[in-house]
Amino acid sequence: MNWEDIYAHAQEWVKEAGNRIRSSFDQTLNIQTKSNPNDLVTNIDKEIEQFFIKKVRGVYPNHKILGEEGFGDDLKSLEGIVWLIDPIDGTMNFIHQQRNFAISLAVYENGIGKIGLIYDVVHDELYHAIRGNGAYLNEKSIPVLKSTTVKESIIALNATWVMENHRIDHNLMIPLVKDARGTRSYGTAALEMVFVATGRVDAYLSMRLSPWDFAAGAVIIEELGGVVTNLRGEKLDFLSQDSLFAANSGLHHSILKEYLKDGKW
Ligand code: 2AM
Ligand code: CA
Ligand code: CA
Ligand code: CA
Repeated sequence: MNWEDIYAHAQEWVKEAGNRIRSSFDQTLNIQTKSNPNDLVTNIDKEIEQFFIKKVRGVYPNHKILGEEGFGDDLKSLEGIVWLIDPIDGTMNFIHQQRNFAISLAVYENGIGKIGLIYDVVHDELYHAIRGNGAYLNEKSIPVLKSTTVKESIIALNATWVMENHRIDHNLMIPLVKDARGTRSYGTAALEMVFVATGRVDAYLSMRLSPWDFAAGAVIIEELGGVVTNLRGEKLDFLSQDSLFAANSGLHHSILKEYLKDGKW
């Protein structure tokens, strides 16, 4: 398998998809709801996913595709080469703000992340990594992550998880929010993961995401020595929904031990 070839194609297609999204800004969006009234999808999410599927199938007919909007394959396993695609991560931001969203695209082989791309379309910033080769923001190499303590850290999380909710005991989250230097919430898992990768935030926690939300970010963060698991500190399997906990390695270790009871909650 020529991974450099796949990497080059992926970058070219992501840039072209970005151009398509930019030119959609002066069109009227067709907005629909999915699982609940705040879970949104637009015609552009669907068109961009279909654009990627056409490109991948045209050049790599044997590869499989897992896409958020369901135009890809119905996968039961991650055997072989699988493209995990989120055409627009942060759809609510895309609709309301026309910023703070990204394209997230990853290529995995037998469940192992090989390539991760996250494209911040509005800023024309492509975060990319191919396993074993470090991670880049456009042409610039991203430095490896330094460990931080909770007291000097900015933690990205959604306010929902600090209120009473049915996924986690909010009494676990309140002390973390109190002890951290600050918290942030951006509404786009993919960008929140590249913010961890670039040290703009030190950790990102979410209670429920899907493989296309975190597959690319995991490759990028791990290339920089960061740690990506679920909130119990367990490995992700990239085929199932799970919680997510990404951070520099020192911070990951101390939050898991001191706030998340080593996963025993
Ligand atoms: P999306 O925009 O691609 O749907 C918002 O906090 C973040 O959570 C986004 O990255 C969003 O991805 C993701 N997310 C995952 N499941 C979601 C859901 N059911 N509704 C809204 N956002 C969801
Ligand atoms: Ca969505
Ligand atoms: Ca998403
Ligand atoms: Ca999406």
